[in-house]
Amino acid sequence: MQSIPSIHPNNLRLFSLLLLLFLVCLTGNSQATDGYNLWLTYRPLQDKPITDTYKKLTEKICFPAGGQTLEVARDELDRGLSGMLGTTPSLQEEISDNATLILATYSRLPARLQKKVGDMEMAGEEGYLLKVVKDKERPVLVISANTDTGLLYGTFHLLRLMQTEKSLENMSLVQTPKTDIRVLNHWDNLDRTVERGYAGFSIWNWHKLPEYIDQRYIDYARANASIGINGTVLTNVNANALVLTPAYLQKVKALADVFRPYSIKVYLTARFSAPIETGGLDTADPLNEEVGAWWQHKAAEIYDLIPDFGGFLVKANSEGQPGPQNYGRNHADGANMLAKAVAPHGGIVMWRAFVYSEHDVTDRAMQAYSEFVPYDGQFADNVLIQVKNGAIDFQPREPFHPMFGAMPDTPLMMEFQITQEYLGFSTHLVFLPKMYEEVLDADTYRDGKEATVAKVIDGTLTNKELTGIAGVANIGTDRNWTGHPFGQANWYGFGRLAWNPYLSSEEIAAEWLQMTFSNDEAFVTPMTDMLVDSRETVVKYMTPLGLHHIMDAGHHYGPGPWIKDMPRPDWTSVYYHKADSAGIGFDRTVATGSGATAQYAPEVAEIFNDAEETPRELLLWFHHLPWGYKMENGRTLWQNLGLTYQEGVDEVKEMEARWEKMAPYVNKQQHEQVSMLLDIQLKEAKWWKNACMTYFQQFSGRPFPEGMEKPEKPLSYYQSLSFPYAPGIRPSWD
Ligand code: GCW
Repeated sequence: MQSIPSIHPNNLRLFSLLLLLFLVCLTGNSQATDGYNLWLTYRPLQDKPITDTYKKLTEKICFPAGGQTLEVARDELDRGLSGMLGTTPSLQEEISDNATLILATYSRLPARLQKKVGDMEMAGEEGYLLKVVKDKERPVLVISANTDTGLLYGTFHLLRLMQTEKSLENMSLVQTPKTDIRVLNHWDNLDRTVERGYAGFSIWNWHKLPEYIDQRYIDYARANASIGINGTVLTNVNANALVLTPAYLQKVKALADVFRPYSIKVYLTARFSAPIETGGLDTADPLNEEVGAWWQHKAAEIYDLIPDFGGFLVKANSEGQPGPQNYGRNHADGANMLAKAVAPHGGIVMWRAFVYSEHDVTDRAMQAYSEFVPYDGQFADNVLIQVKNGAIDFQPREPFHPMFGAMPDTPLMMEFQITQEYLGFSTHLVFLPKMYEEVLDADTYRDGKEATVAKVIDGTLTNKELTGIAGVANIGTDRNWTGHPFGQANWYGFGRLAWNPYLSSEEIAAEWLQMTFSNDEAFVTPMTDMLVDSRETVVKYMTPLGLHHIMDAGHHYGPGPWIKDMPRPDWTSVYYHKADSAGIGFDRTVATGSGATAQYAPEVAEIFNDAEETPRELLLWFHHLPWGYKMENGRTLWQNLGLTYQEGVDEVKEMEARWEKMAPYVNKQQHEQVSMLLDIQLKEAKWWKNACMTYFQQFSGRPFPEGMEKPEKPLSYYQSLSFPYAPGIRPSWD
């Protein structure tokens, strides 16, 4: 029998590599399909003409190296082009005459190209330019910037254009970020639990740091740099002073060293009582000299280890956290003392305005404004006041926080929540950029003129240098980082809006869908609509018509409109809906209610004071109205409440049906994940409708409206449900 010719091991290896490559191309997706690669999937491009154009464009790439940031930018370009084009690009150092693509800071461009590129002033410190110019009679795409950081962002922008198969024909754009400080707030504890986190544990493995650098840290930095996020607050605002001690600062340094090439600064939360807890002092009074000196020494210690440390984020005198008021001092005293400590090192203080006091019986929605507005203009230049989008607490919908229209002499930065504490955890598909857009576009009428919230936070309205926007992260150790595959879209969208608060949520949705799943129009168009509609859907089945804060207590999982016995009234639900036999809603008008509307500019207050003028979706935020109140569609308030809940449920059914049709465009594993999550979302949407309408029916005494599916269970069933281990909160907090 003829012996089988033996194959030389090298040929065997080559053969198996070719076979693997063939199989990969067959599946069309060599990437992990578990979501780990986020939106940086760099899938092989499908559109032939576009692919050919890109191949031509990348025939001769000139990308001078030098420094860590250009190194990671070159690596990313290499990774992206290899994945999308299947070519291993050669990135040559010198800029030659036959270049097709040039990536270089302005100072490294030859004079002839500097002239063609034009003035880079507009790009500033972090911006960049993408421009096709004619050089030696040939088109050359030039990506340039004033700094390596700008070039890094320009590289990611090119890759995004390619991933979304955009034409680069006659490309000419200059991009600069609209805000300076673009950070993620991680409510991560040192024991690796994440407060209000629903994607596993904290990705910071404090136990193994500083020596062990998890690949996740690098991929985290890449993902953030790709959307222009330039800062990360590693620790929870319910702060632990331990993170400021030497052993932990070494760990923090290790993370800062990983993030630095990606132009991401590290910040820490500063527990106001740290001088007592770790410094041996007997006070943390900000006007006490010893305390001020302690913080200056601490800042110097940190900056010795981390020269580009961003600064501190502080939650003070809020929900039991220590602060200046413990010593009869005010927020400006506290913030300015910390600001003085970091100022010599170029650091900043982000001081949160999320305050409400158990001693203050006024409407909780009014308390932050009352506490901070009197100090307008009294904060140091390196202090930013970090204000939640609404005056209560990251609800599915809130009117914009009145502070945004009331502190012209203080830099206010936005705090959005990306983690879905009140929006279905990592189980419900809710595209949050739609909500962020609604808030940013709201007109505060500050100084009586068109003054959107976006203009307040990006500095357009004030001569204030410092501007910022923060998002409470939804990131954890789950393989896909955010628990729900679509949670990634909220991280992505937050970053894109932080860079440019004027972007549309539709544009962001389409971009993310194309980068993550498919460029096929048959997928992108219907899924963009689904994402953009998903936020209104969750409002409809959780808190329709302006209802708010009616979730279950503690973990905030599921409905709890009956919650009434809590350590303080404004931690209950009845405090907010005020349902009684007469009607429902929180009267915040000046004439008959709490007067919270007076904290808005007159042009805004006039609308909110009038039930007829108030937008339907905020009706019960500002008014207590009779169950039989006739609304513009001819139905009563009670009928509209029930039918809006039903609409929300029906819209989730539609989401499920639409998602089923998307199977051809999404890998099997993630398609199944989202299908299962949508099943839960539908179940929970029904739960919200049934529990809330059954509870409210006790007061309205009216039959459920025609068209609303009747609840299957009695109220007692919904009230009996208990979830002691719902994620995101330690049982001890209950
Ligand atoms: O929404 C509430 C959360 C708390 C959080 C607090 C805050 C970090 O329930 O878990 O604490 O807001 O924003 O400080």
